[in-house]
Amino acid sequence: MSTMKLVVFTLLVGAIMAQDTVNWAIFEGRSYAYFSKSLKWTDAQEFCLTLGGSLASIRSSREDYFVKALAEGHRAWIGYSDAQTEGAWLWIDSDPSTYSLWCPGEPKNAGGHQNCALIDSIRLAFSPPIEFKCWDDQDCHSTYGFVCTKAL
Ligand SMILES: [Ca+2]
Repeated sequence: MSTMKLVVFTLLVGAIMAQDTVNWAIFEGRSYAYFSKSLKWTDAQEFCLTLGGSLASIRSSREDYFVKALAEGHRAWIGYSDAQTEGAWLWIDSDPSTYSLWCPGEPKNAGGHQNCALIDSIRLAFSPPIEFKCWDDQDCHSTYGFVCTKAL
């Protein structure tokens, strides 16, 4: 990271820290926090690292439900990416979990540049419609809120 980028990033982190007191929520031995500030995926990961954590890995349907509730239905980056090898999705914290809950038709790598995952929700066409919370791959340079996790 260049010095200028580092300065900008440090200011950005400072601004976020000033706005949001981090309220970590604890679930099954880890701490989690949702941040509504929109960042690119790599900047979100850098931010989580400054807090001693990482973008969240999600390893079970229980944890998935918990993280989605924490994000209050907002789209939010999680620590899942296939930027290194297309189609080989890996957790940024190296968690070996193979759990996933992609939205129907996802990940579809639209435009050839969707390498980062976020939690999302779609409306299933039932009567009445049902909101289905699932994952989507998006362009890593798009900006969204995000969920960090760290060890207790
Ligand atoms: Ca997608």
